[in-house]
Amino acid sequence: MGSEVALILQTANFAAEKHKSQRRKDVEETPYINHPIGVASILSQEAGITDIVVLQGALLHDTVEDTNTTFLEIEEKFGPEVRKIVEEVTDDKTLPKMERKHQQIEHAPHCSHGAKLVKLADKLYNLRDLNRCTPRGLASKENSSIWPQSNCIDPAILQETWHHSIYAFQ
Ligand SMILES: [Mn+2]
Repeated sequence: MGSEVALILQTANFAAEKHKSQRRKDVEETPYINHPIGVASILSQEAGITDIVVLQGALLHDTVEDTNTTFLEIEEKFGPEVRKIVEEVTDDKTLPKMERKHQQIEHAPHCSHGAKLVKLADKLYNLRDLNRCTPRGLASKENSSIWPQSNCIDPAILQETWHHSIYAFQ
């Protein structure tokens, strides 16, 4: 077995252990780990990314933001390049949500190529998820004006936007 395969498995296992008690916000309460694996899979299968550091970054992209993982831990286990990508895609959770979103937009153009790829696949995964099912807490009547229906984004437009974006980044 190639050492890269072993490294990917080690990384996926690390992420699975870290996210083990978390669920996605959908009504089915999908295990959280489905998300980082899905993001890495989008990059590998749909964008043809073979750079192992980027794929590891995708698998680990939410570990620091959403679990007790530290950047130092990522660096010690997977090296400084993987740490850098995770650092670039991690929001400062001490800031209010709107401020965090604003910072994401401000920082995006200055991110490394690998971090941009992870961010893009992350957003695509979340948009597809929103199409698949409405998140818990958004299904109530008062929220129906914000999300009139769960499948409000045309999958064809989503796919086209993805292709344009990934083409622009490569
Ligand atoms: Mn994510």
